[in-house]
Amino acid sequence: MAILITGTPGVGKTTLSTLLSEKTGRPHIELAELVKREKLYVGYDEESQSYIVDEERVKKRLRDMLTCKEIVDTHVVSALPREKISLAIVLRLDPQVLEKRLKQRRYPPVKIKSNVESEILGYVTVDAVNLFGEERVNEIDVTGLTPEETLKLVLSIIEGVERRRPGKIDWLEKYWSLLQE
Ligand code: DAT
Repeated sequence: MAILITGTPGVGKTTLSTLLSEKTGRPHIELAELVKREKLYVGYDEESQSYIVDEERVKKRLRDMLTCKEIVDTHVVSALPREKISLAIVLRLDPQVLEKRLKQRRYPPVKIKSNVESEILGYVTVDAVNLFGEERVNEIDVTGLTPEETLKLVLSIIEGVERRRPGKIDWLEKYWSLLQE
């Protein structure tokens, strides 16, 4: 079954998934690209400058498309068919590091704010655990890791050598004040 690499936009999903695909030969599906290419959206939100994903159509498309060992790379967990994913790995990144990266990407301020808040509160982890259940989800803090170091850790999780239970990474105490700005 497929593996999900997820996390807030900017945490390093696509960088990792590309390396993981090269290393393992598993096909890499960058969901945002598929959505754009096949117009699997219901509209475009000008304020956040992003497509609004048509979750039902994406789910259907992935049901047909995922046949074996793909790596699915997305933060839109709710658009995934749960029965096709055997393992989900959530990448977490220090919210201040994330904010810098999103500024470098020239994301609109409103999008930076909502993504930083989402990372502080761990929304993607909650979504993943709700959809797949705790046993299928691993969560890792990639702050300060190089892409190669992250790859090594992820490979050991896939091989079953490492297990990183979700729910242990908490940015809230340190960054509570950022939510109040
Ligand atoms: P995502 O797919 O989660 O949106 P990305 O892979 O596109 O993230 O990476 C976002 C930016 O961060 C991009 O400029 C590359 C950089 N990056 C990715 N992994 C990194 C790492 N381990 N260390 C430093 N920078 C990293």
